[in-house]
Amino acid sequence: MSATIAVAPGLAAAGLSKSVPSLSQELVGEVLRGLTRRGQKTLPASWLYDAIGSALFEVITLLPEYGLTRADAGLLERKADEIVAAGSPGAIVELGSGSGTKTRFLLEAAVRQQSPTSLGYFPIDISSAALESCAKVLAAIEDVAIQPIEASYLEGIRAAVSRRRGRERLMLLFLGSTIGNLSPAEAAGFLRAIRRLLQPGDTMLIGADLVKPEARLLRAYDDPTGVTAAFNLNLLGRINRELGGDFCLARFRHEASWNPKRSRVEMHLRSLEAQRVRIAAFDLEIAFRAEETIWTESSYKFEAGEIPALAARAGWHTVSQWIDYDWGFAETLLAVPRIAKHG
Ligand code: AVJ
Repeated sequence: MSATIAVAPGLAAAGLSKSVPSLSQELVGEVLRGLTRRGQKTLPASWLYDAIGSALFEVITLLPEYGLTRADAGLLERKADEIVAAGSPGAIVELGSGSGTKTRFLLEAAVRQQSPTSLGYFPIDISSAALESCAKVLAAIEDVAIQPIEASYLEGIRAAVSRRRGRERLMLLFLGSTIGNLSPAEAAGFLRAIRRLLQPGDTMLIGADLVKPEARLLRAYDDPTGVTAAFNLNLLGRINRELGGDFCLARFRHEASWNPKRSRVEMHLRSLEAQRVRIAAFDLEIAFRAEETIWTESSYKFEAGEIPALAARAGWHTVSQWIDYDWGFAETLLAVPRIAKHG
């Protein structure tokens, strides 16, 4: 997420360096490296979110089997006043602009509690389409100055920090259990890097999906309607569309499994037969064995106490936590302490 990835060799030759903006060039480099790896093939989870994938994800959030987004939104709706009072932000910075539904509860609470000055809202996303739709949805809220930032998360936070007015506090939002896409080590590194960009008193609200019975998790990630399967298979469709691939989607099957040792749901695409796939942009043919998988996403699930523990390792102090026990979801409010104990 924060690491700079070298642009894959061969991309310039394929003419992609001109047509693809630099951030997605990083992503394209990850696609190439993931598919040509010896051993387990991978695709980056962030490749899931093109226009089709983002629309499919919105449908996933409506599925009865996928309670995550409803639990997150419900908690924010019920606790917005308490959360905002605990952080007293002058501006709100959101990592991943989302659909705006959840953010609205917090922005409205912040406006209610705000002194005469208007509230700043900085949604950060690498997708300009996502930023536009989020701005459109939230534009109706009065007294909020929306300033979209098209950038990676860390770059975006840096930009938001540079626009801080006086000594106002920032509240960062990292909702929807997006933190679950990172390994615990990556998450700790990410939280530490963020903390270093901020000032004492700044806060960060993290939404995290909690461990729940395996059957419930598997239904959430392999729903009977097949939306998650389509969401996963679209990774291959996107390679076909954007990189000149010739994947036959019917020759792959969506799979979700629970890895109890690592406490994560894993999504894979399993090759149903031995096959070779050409990707024109890479001038490359990729061989799949029958039953071989591409690992496409990890979705870590947490015990409620793990978020404060992870945050503490990254030098954050935990202010408060709000939990939905019906689905199993936690909102944790962190603050940058006056003196950080860990570098
Ligand atoms: C948006 C990363 C939180 O991991 O639950 C939904 C994405 N993947 N169904 C998640 C997702 C499969 C989602 N996050």
